[in-house]
Amino acid sequence: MKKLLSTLILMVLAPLALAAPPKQATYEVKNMTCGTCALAIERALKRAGGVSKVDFDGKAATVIVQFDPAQTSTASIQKTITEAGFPAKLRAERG
Ligand SMILES: [Cu+2]
Repeated sequence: MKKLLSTLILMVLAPLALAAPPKQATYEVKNMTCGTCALAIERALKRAGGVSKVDFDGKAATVIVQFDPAQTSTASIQKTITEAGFPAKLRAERG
């Protein structure tokens, strides 16, 4: 009974321990000309998964992506943005 209880506790706590803190990556993105472009990028990233937040800086032509490193990677995010029609280059990584 005691063993069962500790197993249950482990089952509940393990995913919490595995969830890595979010990381942030900034990409230089080409072809981003209007709000619809930003929306297309955001949609593509959310569909690909592992991305919690997407911010845009139209002036600097950058996209700032917050993601779970356990679910996706900077390379994978770069590929998703590029394949959505906006060639992306990783500029900075944090977290
Ligand atoms: Cu556009």
